[in-house]
Amino acid sequence: MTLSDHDKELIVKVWKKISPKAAQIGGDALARLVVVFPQTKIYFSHFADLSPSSPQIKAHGAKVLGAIGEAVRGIDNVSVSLSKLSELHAYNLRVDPVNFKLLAHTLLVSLSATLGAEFTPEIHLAWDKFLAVIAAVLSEKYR
Ligand code: HEG
Repeated sequence: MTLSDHDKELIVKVWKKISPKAAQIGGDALARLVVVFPQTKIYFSHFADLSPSSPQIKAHGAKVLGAIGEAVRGIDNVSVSLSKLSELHAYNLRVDPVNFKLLAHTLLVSLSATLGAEFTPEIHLAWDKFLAVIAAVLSEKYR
């Protein structure tokens, strides 16, 4: 998956717009993940509460968006930007890579809910590609 210069421009532009709300968007995406795809709850079974209002879910979603911000800042080499996180997910957390697609889906829904009509098909495409790049990077050390 290769991001065009135009994709990168759209990703950076949207990130600038949403970054003040990043924690909230991440919390929403993670809440949706565990509700819509309950099989993902297994990774967060050490959280006391997995409901959409759970402080742990919100805090974890905020962390995920923090990492996405890192990826935006290092958009020309996402593999380097997320290298440590890739090791963590592969060697320590061992998250089945199918789950990255599920989270990408809920993140797109949360972005859409935040941006409304500004979430154009073109921006949707750029972010879908970007999240696929992030998923590939986070899974690249599995085997
Ligand atoms: Mg992962 C920890 C980012 C997908 C399950 N994830 C983390 C952390 C970050 C992060 C920044 C904290 C790392 C640290 O504490 O040093 N995660 C991240 C991104 C994405 C992703 C950017 C994909 C876009 N994670 C993901 C998915 C699952 C998952 C799909 C499982 C369904 N992550 C997971 C778990 C932890 C992290 C279980 C540890 C949580 C904890 O114990 O606090």
